[in-house]
Amino acid sequence: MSQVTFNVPSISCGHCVRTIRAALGEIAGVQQVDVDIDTKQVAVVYDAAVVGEAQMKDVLAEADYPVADASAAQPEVLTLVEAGASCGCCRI
Ligand SMILES: [Cu+2]
Repeated sequence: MSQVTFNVPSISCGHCVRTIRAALGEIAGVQQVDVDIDTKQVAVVYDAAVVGEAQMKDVLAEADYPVADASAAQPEVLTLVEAGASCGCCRI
């Protein structure tokens, strides 16, 4: 089993957690999904023979939770927070 952690700055409420869990949980090969609202990180345990990181990133992007590049994440997160931006389910 392999494990990967994604930075997803747009996580902002329990609804986001459920959406992400459901989206990733539908992928074959994904064993476990842990979403941390405080750190805005998604930890996935998966079978690398069945699914890859690129596919999980695609699914997150389609669900409106794009994965941030670790090196570029900080300035972008600050800007989003300052602008009052939020996730799709909180934007209603
Ligand atoms: Cu939300």
